[in-house]
Amino acid sequence: APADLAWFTDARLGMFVHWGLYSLAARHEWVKSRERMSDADYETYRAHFAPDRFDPRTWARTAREAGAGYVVLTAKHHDGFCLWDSDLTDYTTMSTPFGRDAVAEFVEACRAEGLRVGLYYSLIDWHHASFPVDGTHPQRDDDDFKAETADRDVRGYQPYLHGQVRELLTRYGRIDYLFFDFSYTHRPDYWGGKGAEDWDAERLLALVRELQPGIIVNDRLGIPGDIVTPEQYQPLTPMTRRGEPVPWEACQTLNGSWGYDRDNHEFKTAEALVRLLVDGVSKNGNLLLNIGPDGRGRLGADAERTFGGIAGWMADHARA
Ligand code: FUL
Repeated sequence: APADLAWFTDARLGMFVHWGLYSLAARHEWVKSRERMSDADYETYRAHFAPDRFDPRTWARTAREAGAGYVVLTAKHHDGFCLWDSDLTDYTTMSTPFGRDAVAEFVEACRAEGLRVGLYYSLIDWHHASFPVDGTHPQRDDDDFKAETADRDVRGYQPYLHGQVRELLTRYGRIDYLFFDFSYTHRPDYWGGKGAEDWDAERLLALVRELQPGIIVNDRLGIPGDIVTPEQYQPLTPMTRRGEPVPWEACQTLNGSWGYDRDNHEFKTAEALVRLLVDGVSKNGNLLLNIGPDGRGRLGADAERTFGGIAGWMADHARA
């Protein structure tokens, strides 16, 4: 079935949620890679993952009040940590003090607020034992580690990748949107970069469409998807693909970081974000606006203020 884009185009605004172990580190979602952490170094965040203020209903309500029509949660980010009870690994929320399936609770919260449900799934996986070390990997500068892992073959990762996507698309009812992240065969700064072949992307996309007819899939598998996803920039004109108009969605941060970044208070103003949204809509595009809840699951005062400002503008300008 073709992707159901009507609701997406109608919604125009979505909320992105970057939340995981890196939220405890509180300094960017790439912290494991940026700081060259080993699995052992990073383990402390898993051991302390106890988000006592986790309340996805608050996230969803905040999204709805700001006029968003959908929310997209990082079920797994590049660090490989899973927010759901996967059968394919123990590296999940179930093996933390928290011990709950956060994806299940998130999906339920979105539905309760009348929002469409999106999941983000990282193709990159810095924890999986078959994921070949490349220029994104936290241990790329560790010669011993590289020698030990030299025989890794990405084909050992594919069944895991496909199996996890199957779990996400069969356990939680209707999933409206899937954001894969990302392919990088042409990024010299990420030598050993991966793309469509590494993900077995054609088969993966067919599986997704079979399991969830009508689902919208983004464009980061290394093969075309249903929409294109400019990141942290605003296109100057309506976007096209092979000369034809293509649905697009710009994803934007509130403060430059996707994951919770404790000491960064450089938040865009609500007014600037409303302008981004209006500008995008005038060019036939969507805006996926990110929040990075903290290690306890809280939105934080800055994000609340920003989304609250957008909600105020929406309330002033909406027609019943
Ligand atoms: C990027 C990722 O590497 C970032 O961490 C973030 O998730 C962004 C939306 O996509 O490619």
